[in-house]
Amino acid sequence: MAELILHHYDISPYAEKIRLCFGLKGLAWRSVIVPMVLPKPNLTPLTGGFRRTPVLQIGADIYCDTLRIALELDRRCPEPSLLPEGGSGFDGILATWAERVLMWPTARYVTGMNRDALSESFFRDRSAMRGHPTPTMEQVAAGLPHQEGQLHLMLGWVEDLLGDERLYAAGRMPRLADFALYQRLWWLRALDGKAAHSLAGYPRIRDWMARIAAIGHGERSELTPQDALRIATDARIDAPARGGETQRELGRHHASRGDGADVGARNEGGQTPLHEAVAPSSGEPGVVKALIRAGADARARDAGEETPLDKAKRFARAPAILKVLWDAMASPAVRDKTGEGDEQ
Ligand SMILES: N[C@@H](CCC(=O)N[C@@H](CS)C(=O)NCC(=O)O)C(=O)O
Repeated sequence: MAELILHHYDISPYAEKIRLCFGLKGLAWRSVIVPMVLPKPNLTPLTGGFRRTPVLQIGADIYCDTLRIALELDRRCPEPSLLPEGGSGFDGILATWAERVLMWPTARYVTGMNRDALSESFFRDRSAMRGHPTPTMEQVAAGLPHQEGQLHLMLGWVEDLLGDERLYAAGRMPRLADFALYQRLWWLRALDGKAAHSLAGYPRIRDWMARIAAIGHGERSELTPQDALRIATDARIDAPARGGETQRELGRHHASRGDGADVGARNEGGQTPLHEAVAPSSGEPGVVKALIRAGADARARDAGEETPLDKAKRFARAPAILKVLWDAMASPAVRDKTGEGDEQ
């Protein structure tokens, strides 16, 4: 197998989830450091505009989204499994809660408490990525008591979950669900450590986090972004794995350079690469066009019933992107999810 190359940065919590997957499997991997904010000139040529962290590269195959990356690691290196002891339901449910609910108080509390350690360009970048106005530092500080309250409510639930003899989230073996949950709590200690005190008073969480940290990161060695690009250019493109029970259960998200990308893949929110491509974090009309040419379904609805067109409109994306989507819907009066006609 070609080398495993992780495009990441050290304080990325989602990258920590994947570094732990390497650790559990005892894998050697190459580390390419990417910037925390746009532009990412050495990464986006590989991903077709996807800017999130981390991204896994294996030769010329590029895997976006940690769920998709974890499933690919399990497929290529099955032992020990990230989904041991029967199925993936628990992992799907816990990861979705950790990364879509617990995500917000942890993200906002840590960045708010450590705002002096982060540049203004960080807040500007993340707000633009989500299509929000950039908050002032006063607004960030004013939100902290609310975030802290939410955080402790949720930390109490996690402490309860670990309340019996179990060593890990679902029993005696570490698994993907542990890493998804851990990455959010690991983040509480990040930056200047000004949010780390929030973990005090949760002894089971503390012991469980120590067990997870002891898994380690496998064998890491550094690689330059230029070398990673050269590896992709020189490599043959493998056909992506399709189907498979686990992948269907958990959803899939795959992008790869050129032919073979799985344009029908879904992440845990039911979003396809086309939903990603119209988000403020990406937003290249050329990429939207290429996905549609490759067969991406412009009518696909995510878990919130939103089509890529709904999403593009919500974020007031560039007219060029809206036009590509409208053309793809191939109907003079396109119905969006509210049932209104969109006359072109
Ligand atoms: N659903 C994605 C989320 C990844 C994510 O949001 N990562 C953060 C960093 S930890 C990010 O991309 N931030 C913006 C960036 O790095 O450009 C996944 O599971 O990979």
